[in-house]
Amino acid sequence: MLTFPEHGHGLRRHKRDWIIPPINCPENDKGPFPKQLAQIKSNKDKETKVFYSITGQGADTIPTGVFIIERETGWLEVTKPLDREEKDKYVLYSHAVLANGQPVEDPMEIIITVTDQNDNRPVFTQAVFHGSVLEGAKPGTSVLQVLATDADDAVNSNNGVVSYSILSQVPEKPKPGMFTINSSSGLVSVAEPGLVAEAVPEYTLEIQAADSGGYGLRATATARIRVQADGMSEVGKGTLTTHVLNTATGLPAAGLVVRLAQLQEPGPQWTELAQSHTDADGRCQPLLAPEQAKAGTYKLHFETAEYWQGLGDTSFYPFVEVIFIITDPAQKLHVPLLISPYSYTTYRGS
Ligand SMILES: [Ca+2]
Ligand SMILES: [Ca+2]
Repeated sequence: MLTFPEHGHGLRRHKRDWIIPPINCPENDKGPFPKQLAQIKSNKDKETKVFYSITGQGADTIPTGVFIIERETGWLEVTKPLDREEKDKYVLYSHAVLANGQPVEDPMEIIITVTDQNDNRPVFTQAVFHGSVLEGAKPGTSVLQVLATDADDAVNSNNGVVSYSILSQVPEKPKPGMFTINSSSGLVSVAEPGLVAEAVPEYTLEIQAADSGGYGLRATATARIRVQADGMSEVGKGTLTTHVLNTATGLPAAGLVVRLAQLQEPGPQWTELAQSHTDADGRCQPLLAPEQAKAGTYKLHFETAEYWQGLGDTSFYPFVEVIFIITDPAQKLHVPLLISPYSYTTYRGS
């Protein structure tokens, strides 16, 4: 029951002097309607017949007719289910008048607060979030941030408070849990060392947003994270490459030592620039970085005897040297070598 405040000693008291508690009305009420919320009462009804009416939002102004008051009993009623996400508060004024329309009280402010139900699930702002990270990034490095919104009340309830988590990581290499997410901010960051672009160029994470502290309504989104090769791998796009093929077996020659030298002008003097060895595919890392290449005469020295000895064979050639000229340093150059114990071939590849 809400009673119109008494006026003390004939003095008019301003309505702000009175604290009228708000009336709470849950959203999505199933009725039946009209449903009683509170009874408004004027103590003047002891002396005379009093009639009640309401004005304000939800009564006689838009949205009209949401609230009504029983003219004689003062019962304030709601006529239909409310939607907090549409309107969360109504401010009404109740009036008490005599049969002739003359007011017997000052209008009394009534606030109706619509209380929340968890009737909205989180919604990600994007279906797919994209981010990138440099390979070798340290744990704690930020990668991307996801965002989900929830229309429900996040102030007076946790119905609208979203918590984030990572549900899965594809691929699970070098292990699961390479990334972590801040449950409240949605910031994804590196959790474990071991990001290598060549091994895993892209990760796909399934990310969940759940309200009510992570246990309520859920939604999922995808995060794609590109792992960028760092500066060292840029050198991988070098200008001079080679590979060695064993023509006796038709297989790549692995573990063969390769040395690159450049002829110094003037005079026949070789300066060694790089040393490497072939991998399982018979290839080795580029021997000249793009910025390293200059026009000139170069020599590739292949330690073939060592290679054949490793296979239990002997070679007619203790080593093989291929001498060639680079005229355009910007152009990619591939110098393969085909070997058998008794022959070798080279050609200009690209
Ligand atoms: Ca919600
Ligand atoms: Ca709600």
